[in-house]
Amino acid sequence: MTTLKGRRRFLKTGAGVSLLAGAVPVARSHDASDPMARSAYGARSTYDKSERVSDAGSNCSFASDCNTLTPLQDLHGIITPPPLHFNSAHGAFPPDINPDEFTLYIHGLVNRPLKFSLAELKRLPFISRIMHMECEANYPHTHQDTTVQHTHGKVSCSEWTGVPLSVIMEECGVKPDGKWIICEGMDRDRHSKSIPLSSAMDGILAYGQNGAPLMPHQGFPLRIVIPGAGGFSNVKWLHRIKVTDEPYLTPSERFSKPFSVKSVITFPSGGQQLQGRGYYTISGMAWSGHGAIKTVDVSTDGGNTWQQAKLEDPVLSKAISRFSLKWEWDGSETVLKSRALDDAGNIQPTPEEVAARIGGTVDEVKRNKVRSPDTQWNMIFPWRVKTDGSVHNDLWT
Ligand SMILES: Nc1nc2c(c(=O)[nH]1)N[C@H]1C(S)=C(S)[C@@H](COP(=O)(O)O)O[C@H]1N2
Ligand SMILES: [Mo]
Repeated sequence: MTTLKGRRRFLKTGAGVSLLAGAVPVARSHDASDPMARSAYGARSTYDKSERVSDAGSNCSFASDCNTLTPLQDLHGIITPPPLHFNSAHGAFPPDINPDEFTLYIHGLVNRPLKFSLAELKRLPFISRIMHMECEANYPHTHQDTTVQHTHGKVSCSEWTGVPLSVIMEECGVKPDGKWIICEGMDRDRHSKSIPLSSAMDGILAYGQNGAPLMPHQGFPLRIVIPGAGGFSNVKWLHRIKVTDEPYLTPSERFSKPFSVKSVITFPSGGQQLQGRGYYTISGMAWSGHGAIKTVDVSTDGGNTWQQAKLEDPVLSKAISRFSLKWEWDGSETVLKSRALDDAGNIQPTPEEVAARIGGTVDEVKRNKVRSPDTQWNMIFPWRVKTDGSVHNDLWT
């Protein structure tokens, strides 16, 4: 037990003194004219500057409605904060939908065509599932793709909450020849996607995103989310599901290839600056459209040797998993790479392996000019650390 004398002595030195020596200023005043003080909805620290940027491929500013990218370099854990969720809307602004006037229609090859208001949907059984979503165009496009936000920022991971599609399909009674669903959004181009019913059955008609209503850019008030499916299938502002016997060739239709296993190191990553040699914890994300991540190997010497990274809980099927590896940087120039394996046995290939398998030059496969017919771009990705501690996209060097 500390004596009073002992405590006095402690207070005179070290941490005790600074605790007594006046309070740290509060983040903001309680002045009612201060927007943060009045905000009933939380605001972030003024020092937190993380934001989406427009994708290099789309020639527009964020003010007009272009595709935007998630700042993966700023994220912790596996969940994407809704305001930082990448978005893809093919040039259209989110429609302004009043949830009280919203109706979802289910029709086509069903015994009972149905319609639901949002309030009616919320009376039905619901599930929540943490899953990743990845755009088919999530790969580095040019040399200007310097950061991990540019090279891999069309992926996210959220807890989506809503009604299982299977509940709705059971409710309407699918006829024996009903094999596909056509999902249609309320945006300018009526984005539509044909999805085989068999692969849509673990889909969710989601109204919740990480505990809150969907963000307008993510499809408020309703979208379909299908675990492991290509981003294109997750139709936003969903207002119509038609059950059919075959797919429709709508103007926006695109048939996508299965998503394979993928990973990327987010720290250290392009554009970041290491503060000299010494200890660092390498951190990154891995995900697969086919199942759960089994292992991630990391190389700190350009791929000559590999070490197994630590997978942080939770490791979920068809969701982002976080990995880490302890690293002592000796200050010399090197290249960092990660290579993920999923529980279906898929492993990330090198560009050389892809070129050997599908043809084309190594440069053409890196640029996705020659594409794999059976998977998405998912190659092992390199970051070069220079002696000054700067980090660079090393795909094309
Ligand atoms: N209605 C509608 N849904 C859509 C799209 C769209 O343009 N309109 N884009 C699709 C594509 S290509 C992707 S990658 C995902 C992206 O979802 P997000 O914008 O919430 O990130 O939504 C899909 N759903
Ligand atoms: Mo996309």
